[in-house]
Amino acid sequence: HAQDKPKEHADGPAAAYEPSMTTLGQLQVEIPGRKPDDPVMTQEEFQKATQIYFERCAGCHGVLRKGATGKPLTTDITRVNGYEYLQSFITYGSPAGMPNWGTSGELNEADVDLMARYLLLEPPAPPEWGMPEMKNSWKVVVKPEDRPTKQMNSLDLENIMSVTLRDAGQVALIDGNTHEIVSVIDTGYAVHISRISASGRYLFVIGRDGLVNMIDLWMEKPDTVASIKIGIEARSVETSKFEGWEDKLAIAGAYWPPQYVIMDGATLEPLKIVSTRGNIYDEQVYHPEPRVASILASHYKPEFIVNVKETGKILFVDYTDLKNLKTVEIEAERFLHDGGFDSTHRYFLVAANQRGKIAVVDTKEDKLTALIETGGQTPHPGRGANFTHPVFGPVWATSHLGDESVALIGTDPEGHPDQAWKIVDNFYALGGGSLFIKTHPNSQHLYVDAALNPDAEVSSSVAVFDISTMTGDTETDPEFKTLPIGEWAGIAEGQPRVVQPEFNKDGTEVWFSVWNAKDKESAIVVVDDKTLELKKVIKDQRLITPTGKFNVLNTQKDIY
Ligand code: DHE
Repeated sequence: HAQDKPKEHADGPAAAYEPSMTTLGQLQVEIPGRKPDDPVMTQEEFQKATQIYFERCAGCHGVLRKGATGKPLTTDITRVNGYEYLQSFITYGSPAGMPNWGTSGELNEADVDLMARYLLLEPPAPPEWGMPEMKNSWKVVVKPEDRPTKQMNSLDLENIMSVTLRDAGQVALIDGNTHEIVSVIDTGYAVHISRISASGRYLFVIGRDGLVNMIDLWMEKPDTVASIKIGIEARSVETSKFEGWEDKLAIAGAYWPPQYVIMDGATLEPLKIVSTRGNIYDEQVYHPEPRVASILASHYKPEFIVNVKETGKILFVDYTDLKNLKTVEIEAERFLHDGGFDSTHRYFLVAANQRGKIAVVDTKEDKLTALIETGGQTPHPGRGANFTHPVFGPVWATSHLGDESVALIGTDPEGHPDQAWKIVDNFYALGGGSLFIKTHPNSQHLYVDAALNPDAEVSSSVAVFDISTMTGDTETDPEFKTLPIGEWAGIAEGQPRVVQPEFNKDGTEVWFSVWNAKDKESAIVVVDDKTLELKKVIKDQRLITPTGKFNVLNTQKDIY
């Protein structure tokens, strides 16, 4: 019986694993090892638990379990809370964003038991990943000189959607005009994002396992031309976009080891690896795992904007001289996560999600512009949504993971100085557990998902606001329509979540992923933005666990 498991402590042979002490100068340090009351775990179980932790937990709680989006799970805490607490938390989740791994069926009872026991043990130290490892993993599949010199297919490349097929370890390229799958390409596991080179030719994707694929859209059938593994766990990739530097460089950020790497933009040859380990911006205390979260390419300077989660620093990395690397390090806020530009592309807004704040930096002056409390719990904008509010002028919007609120921030210091970098309105959408919000310059609608809401009906629907009817009366919430996207998909089995609205290139259609379990049917639902009616349900056996979708033109030009 699972509940009895914690009592199954090691005895007898445990003595052999007793923690030993050694003296390092004056310092007493404990060599990591087994503690006398550690739960018993075979090497096989430990291996399996480490794999599950890596795939499901490390993203929020950190490889070293020091916490970020999720709570810290170091043994000083887990051992006080105890096995039963962990087991129930993993099973049922929490409204603050911890998924219900047990009741959702994603982990079975034995796995939940295994993970609860695993968390009582010290985390294993993961290996480093430096230049030798990167070079070893680096492959140029088609050399630049052997690639096409013009577009060899008749696709409308600007309207291609790169769709993550999460659990299949693939991306699907879907034609935005015909809604047909053009090709399915093997990538790393659970590709997190897709980015497009400044010219619009190359597509870069990065797997959770740190594998970057560079895909040439000019090939008759677009495919990988180079790949490299830049770390053990990663989330972000980007390419240089400043004038004169188009397609020249690429950058990828790793969660583990905490570092970023700048690569050649034609071959992915790794050129420069920079560790982000260092001190937390305010406490000035060393952190061993400051992970690289979002990365964007500046339009104002030859710089990458690199967001370092745990130390709360935003780095402007000047990529013109890698041998004499210049970096402006901005003190922002801890737990930086995701963000995007304002409509002018001069300001970058990023969520310090566990601190309930948005940090704004000026990419022209390389300075912190503002730190704004959103009033909601755990802002989670994706790249956010820019639109012109009828009363407040240009705003950027975020939704929240921890509650149902949407916050609008004024982004026009010239035209609307009173509203600039303030929350101008805050209103309710469908429910907590929102991951992404989206609009388009050609649309009058603001779409807000609630993908992680515990209620299946809410998590499979989307809220739509009509921007033109927003009155600016902060006392009354604007009304919204609820689109039953999951229902429209007509999927009989499972509990699919509806995630990440993404527009086609003209801003006339908005696409949603209906993300079901790996062994169940999923779909992409296309909605007509004008009428808010269903336009198309894309279903295909190859569409396994679709999550993020990235329109080539919108991603290339940072339109959102
Ligand atoms: Fe994401 C963006 C990290 C969970 C789908 N996610 C990002 C970014 C980061 C990040 C740092 C910004 C990248 C950039 O702009 O350069 N995501 C993390 C996590 O650490 C977290 C919380 C936990 C984890 O274990 O990974 C996490 N993310 C998820 C999911 O569960 C999602 C829904 C599905 C999945 O693949 O795991 C998911 N994240 C996405 C998507 C984007 C994203 C689709 C890009 C949105 C956009 O429109 O830009």
